[in-house]
Amino acid sequence: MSAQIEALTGDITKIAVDAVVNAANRTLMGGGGVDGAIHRAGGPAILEACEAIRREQFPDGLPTGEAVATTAGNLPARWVIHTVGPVWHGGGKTEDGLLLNAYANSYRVAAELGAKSIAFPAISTGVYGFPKERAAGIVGRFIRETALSGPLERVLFVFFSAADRQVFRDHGVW
Ligand code: AR6
Repeated sequence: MSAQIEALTGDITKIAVDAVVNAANRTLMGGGGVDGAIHRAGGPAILEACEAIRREQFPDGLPTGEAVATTAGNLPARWVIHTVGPVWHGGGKTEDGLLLNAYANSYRVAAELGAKSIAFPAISTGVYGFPKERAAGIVGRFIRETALSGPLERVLFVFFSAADRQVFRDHGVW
């Protein structure tokens, strides 16, 4: 069975899926962009869970490309999967592989929890400065190599603007 892959425009905190992916930073203590929106809309339970993960699992912070799950608090989702995308440094420093890891590890964590649906933001393409066209190529690889074959049944990509969605449509696979 082939998974359903969708691209939407909107606010990722409003999407009702099992797992919502957060474009976090290594501290897991919140920030701007998607991260700020998720903590604002989800409420303090998410930060409390992140603090516990820092204490118990990642005292030095979550490494780039890794992913961990918490409650989704008040969001219309069951879990938030926090991942850390790479900061763009010009493309010569393994940024592509780290971005692919951020998608693939988030997907793996969601699959281990038994999630059937997941929503991704365009990781690293905001504050972290990863070029959107290049990120779209990585998302295309992730779709072909991982997302299409399951076990998750629905994989959503949520863009803040129609223009962003078009960039990913032009360079992705759907
Ligand atoms: N829903 C969907 N997409 C959004 C939303 C939203 N509510 N808000 C922003 N975007 P960013 P990064 C888009 O900066 O580049 C934070 O401070 C946005 O237009 O959220 O991985 C963290 O704490 C862009 O295309 O994430 C880190 O320090 C994309 O989501 C740092 O930013 C990602 O932008 C991570 O930077």
